[in-house]
Amino acid sequence: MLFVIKDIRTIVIPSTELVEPVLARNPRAIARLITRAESGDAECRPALEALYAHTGRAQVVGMTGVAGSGKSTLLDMLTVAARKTGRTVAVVAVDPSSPYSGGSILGDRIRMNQLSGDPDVFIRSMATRGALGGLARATHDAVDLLDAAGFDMVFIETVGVGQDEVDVVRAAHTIIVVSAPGLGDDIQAIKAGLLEIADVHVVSKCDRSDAAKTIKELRSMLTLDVDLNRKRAWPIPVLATSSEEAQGVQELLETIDRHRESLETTGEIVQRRRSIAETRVLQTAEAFLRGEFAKHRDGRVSALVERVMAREIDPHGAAQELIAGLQTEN
Ligand SMILES: Nc1nc2c(ncn2[C@@H]2O[C@H](COP(=O)(O)OP(=O)(O)OP(=O)(O)O)[C@@H](O)[C@H]2O)c(=O)[nH]1
Ligand SMILES: [Mg+2]
Repeated sequence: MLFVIKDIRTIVIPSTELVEPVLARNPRAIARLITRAESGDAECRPALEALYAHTGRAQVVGMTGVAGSGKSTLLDMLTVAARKTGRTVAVVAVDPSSPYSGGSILGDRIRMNQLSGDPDVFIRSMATRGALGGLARATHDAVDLLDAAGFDMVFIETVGVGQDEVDVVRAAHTIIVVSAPGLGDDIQAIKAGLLEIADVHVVSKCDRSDAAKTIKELRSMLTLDVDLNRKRAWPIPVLATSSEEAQGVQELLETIDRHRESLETTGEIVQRRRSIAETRVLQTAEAFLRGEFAKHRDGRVSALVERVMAREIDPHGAAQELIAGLQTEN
């Protein structure tokens, strides 16, 4: 009987009632609302809307790089370093290789180190299943929520494999691209289109003897890229880190902070915030439209298709009619 009551309560708490506890940084409320946002449940939209008004304070840092480059290990150490400065830290890990969700893998790992039990650290892994464009939206929602909850720093970890992943990390104020020696192809970051998006390059695992080669190659690529050098007031650094004795981690944290300061002093932060907002509006609108088209595929869309086939209307006119129909409906 008790179970039933508990279950019902779990289901019926409206998302809007989670807003206050989220603002008070209640981890259970945060986890619950992220799960709802992740599933794309429309019921949580008013809650997310209310929380959005409280965002804009967190320092959002994206970390990307090829699989196995040492991102998670580095983020753990970076989190420890940031905690030592008194800051609260949240980590959102987008883990496409993981069949789990809800942070079980990370949760297990994190329990083994000094972050365990720290109420000022929140770690969450996002499932990558779901609709196209959904991953970026869900991750951005999670970042907003953690920002509203008052975490000083929010890290996003993502494997740089596709456009979706790049979109995710582009919502950060500072983007770190991690490369590692010994992964077969040292210029993988460049191939994956990650060279251009980095504010800071990190070569991890520099305890390995082949790390110097990776660092050298990366540095020469950056020097050669004239566009990249001309474009930025911020000279893109290449840092070396190692999980052995947390080498380079303090320097990385300081570099992240210096980058943030540089954005503030040059005023580029405003531009960045604007481009983040723009990308999110357009991405959300696109995802919404795609969802609507799928919803009406058998009805309205197929009726229009028949009319196009019969030459009663051209495809352009049909598309406009379809969109106009959605506008009157919403
Ligand atoms: N030698 C050495 N190995 C490291 C270092 N950092 C991480 N590793 C190892 O590299 C492997 C991958 O580390 P992760 O931190 O899980 O890498 P990741 O980039 O988060 O991996 P994915 O999330 O799967 O893309 C693990 O076996 C780590 O133990 C380092 O500084 N030196
Ligand atoms: Mg990882």
